[in-house]
Amino acid sequence: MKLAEVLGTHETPMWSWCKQLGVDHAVVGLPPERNGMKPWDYINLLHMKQRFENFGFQVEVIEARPPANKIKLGQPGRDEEIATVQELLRNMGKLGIRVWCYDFMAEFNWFRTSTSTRTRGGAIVTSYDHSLMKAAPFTENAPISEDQLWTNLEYYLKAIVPVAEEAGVKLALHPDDPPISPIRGVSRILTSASALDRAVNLVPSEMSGITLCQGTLATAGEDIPATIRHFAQRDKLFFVHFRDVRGNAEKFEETFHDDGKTDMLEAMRTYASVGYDGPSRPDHVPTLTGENNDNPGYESLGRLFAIGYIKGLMEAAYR
Ligand SMILES: [Mn+2]
Repeated sequence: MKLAEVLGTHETPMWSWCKQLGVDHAVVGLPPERNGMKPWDYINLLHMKQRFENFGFQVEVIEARPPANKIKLGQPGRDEEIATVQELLRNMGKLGIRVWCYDFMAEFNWFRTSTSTRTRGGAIVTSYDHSLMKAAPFTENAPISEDQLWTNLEYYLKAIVPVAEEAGVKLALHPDDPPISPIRGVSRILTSASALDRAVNLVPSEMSGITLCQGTLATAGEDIPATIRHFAQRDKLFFVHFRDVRGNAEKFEETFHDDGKTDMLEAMRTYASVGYDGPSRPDHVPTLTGENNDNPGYESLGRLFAIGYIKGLMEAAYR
């Protein structure tokens, strides 16, 4: 397993802290538009990759998506959005960035009903309570059915899988978070391991696989070691989000990595036993005292704890 961390596209203190903690692999976003160069432009991506390499990082994954809501909704303009994704994949291939983490959540991305839930020692985590969303107004384009989303996902994959094959870039589909449907009239389809199976088999390819977000799949009630084995045995495991939760899809909260419902050592032993050697990152972490929680799940101190904890598990499982 390659321990990686998600880092800003330009140098931040976290870049140094990761190198100091022995993290040499980076998961990155898309660079901002600059001098008329779009975020998916070859030169813009090249400059970003060079920034990381000159700092000592190997760029493993791009985990950011160009606009794709029309693709998800099947609206006019989706082919233009698809062309942008195709350009990104081609440029990633030319630059040797081999994994693209993408999602198929329409209208809004991961979602919580609270970003101020107290956990161990007063640290702050995000949480979700589906009962609080029953009265929430529909989004602009809702209602959106599950059938529509499956049809639109297939259309999308038919257009991008051949490009990913040509470019040599792995498509790592992230499950929907929370894994429950619908929210605000918007259906969610990727809410279980079997749904991810169905998705990667819509357009069968060596390049079509998943991001195994442990937190989301644990929320969905999946057995994590069994899920790791299932996707690894089919060569569909391209990227790991290593985190944990307490609760279920109706009501859950995030936790410190050592404080959730999953046996994390057993999970790590399973990655080792299936020979997983791809990238993994801590994913969401609690906000600790002294941090301002501007970026719930992605403040700094909790990440430093997570990295140390994960390194310990890796040493125990992989040695
Ligand atoms: Mn995740």
